Amino acid sequence: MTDEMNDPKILFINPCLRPGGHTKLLPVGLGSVMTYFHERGYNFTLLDIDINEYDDEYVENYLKNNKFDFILFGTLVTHYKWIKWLVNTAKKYQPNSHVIVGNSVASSIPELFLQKTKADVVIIGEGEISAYETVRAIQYKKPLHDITGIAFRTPTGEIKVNDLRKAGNIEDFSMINWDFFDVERYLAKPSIKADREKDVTRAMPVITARGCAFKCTFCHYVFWNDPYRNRKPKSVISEIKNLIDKYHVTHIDFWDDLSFASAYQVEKMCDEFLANNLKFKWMCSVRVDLFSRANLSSEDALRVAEKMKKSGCYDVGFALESGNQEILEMMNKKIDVNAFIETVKIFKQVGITVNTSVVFGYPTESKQSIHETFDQCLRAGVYPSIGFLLPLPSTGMYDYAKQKGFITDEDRYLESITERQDICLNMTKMSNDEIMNEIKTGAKELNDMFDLGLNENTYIKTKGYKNSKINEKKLLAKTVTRNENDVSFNYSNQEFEFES
Ligand code: B12
Ligand code: SF4
Repeated sequence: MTDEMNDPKILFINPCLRPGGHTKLLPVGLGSVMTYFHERGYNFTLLDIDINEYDDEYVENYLKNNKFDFILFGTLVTHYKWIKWLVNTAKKYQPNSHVIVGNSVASSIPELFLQKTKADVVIIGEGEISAYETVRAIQYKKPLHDITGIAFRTPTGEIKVNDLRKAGNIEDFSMINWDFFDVERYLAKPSIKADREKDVTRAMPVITARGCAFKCTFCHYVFWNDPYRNRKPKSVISEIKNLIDKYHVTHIDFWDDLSFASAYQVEKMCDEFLANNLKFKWMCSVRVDLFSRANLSSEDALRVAEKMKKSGCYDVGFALESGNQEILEMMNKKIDVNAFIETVKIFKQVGITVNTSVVFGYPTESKQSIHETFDQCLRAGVYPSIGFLLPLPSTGMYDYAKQKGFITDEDRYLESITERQDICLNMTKMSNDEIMNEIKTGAKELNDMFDLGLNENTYIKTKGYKNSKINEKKLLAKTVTRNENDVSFNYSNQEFEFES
């Protein structure tokens, strides 16, 4: 620690999940944590690897040449391997710095993460208050034992996992101050969806809710242990107004796990959007049972959907996941296939695009169940985003994979995972080829029926993401083995030197 106890040197790092990606998305979680620190008087530096596409050599030199008291970062657990490298590189050049890691890469595996890296503290769950209290405690040489929502290494090397932190009041977190980021460069690389064009779309994210009211067995988000919380329409609107005034945004992405749990909630929000006469387009995540859970008649459901359309909604994401009832039950998805068909129909009627995903590869998956899933997509008239079960820590399917002996070495498994577009772990009775062939048959049928112009290489897509750096030396792309349907890249096949 430097002598200036009142003004410690703090570095925040924004990692890059998809090197070479066409799309760049502002990091909401990191932005929120930085805003929290800023409002409490802390100065800091941001190393934005994502937008700058810094390579590992640059990052290593940066950590060698710039000294900090605190280094904080977080990302998704699929980036585990690279984050291990980052922690150990930071510690190699700055052994006295305090490395604090949040988001699911550490939060969903706190003990393993501290065992396998030299990180000092893991922030579990909601990050703002826990990270702030941790920095304050270390800065003023106070013990960490009383800080909820963290795991840490004691001076004697023991790993301690404290009690979970009670979820904060969602309205108490300020709207994100994006001034720390090079917003214009992010705006220039939006994800392209229906109703968006690269040159005219200025899209920014807004969070309307934290967590989800459900617990599917393939899913884990950092607010898993917290209740589902949603913001009041007024505060969402004031954030959107600010983004329109300051950044001239045209589109808002509600990047929630579950933006609206019920038709009432969405209607209230739409009423406020319309009353405020704000001009912007928006997309959100709901569930298949948005209308049926509220027991709305078809007419009322249509009325709500029309209001959504009128207030700017152009795209809604909700997932069928499987057309097979047994698999849906193992997923704990709690949805009805008929409700899916009905919801698609209603949104289509009002001209809102429907985005849906399916997950293949639950243990009982068979040719028959794959057909059933494609049949439902055909009935609904939607081409889904196709993915495979990717057991992630702190999910029911991860525990299943461990229990059944599919995952024996968690560290090695986590170093090997890529994305749901790849078969990372096959727990079915079919071979990878059999699964792929069945999927290609089903996808081809949908493609032909809907006349989409897809081909074998594009049936399974990582949306809008192509690795433009695929031949660059630093990424060692030649060593990457991926299924033929995916051109995506992450660091799982990259060789890093880990210090023991
Ligand atoms: C945007 C997004 C992405 C973006 C990420 C862009 C970006 N720059 O952040 C993209 C499109 C790249 C992406 C990809 C994937 N995603 Co995604 N994504 C999201 C989404 C919709 C929003 C994230 C967000 O803004 N959350 C809101 C903020 C407030 O929450 P948060 O990020 O968790 O942040 C809090 C804490 O984690 C913590 N925290 C976060 N960062 C930091 C940093 C520090 C220093 C500290 C101390 C704390 C901290 O504090 C924050 C505030 O409390 C979430 C759903 C969701 N609502 O979370 C899914 C979600 C995060 N994604 C998920 C998944 C599964 C994926 C994929 C694996 C899917 C796939 N294709 O296989 C890929 C991974 C790609 C890869 N190469 O590895 C899962 C999480 C999986 C997991 N357990 O890690 C989620 C939760 C969706 C879900 N319910 O399944 N995703
Ligand atoms: S998959 Fe969707 S509905 Fe299921 S727990 Fe995750 S966010 Fe909630």
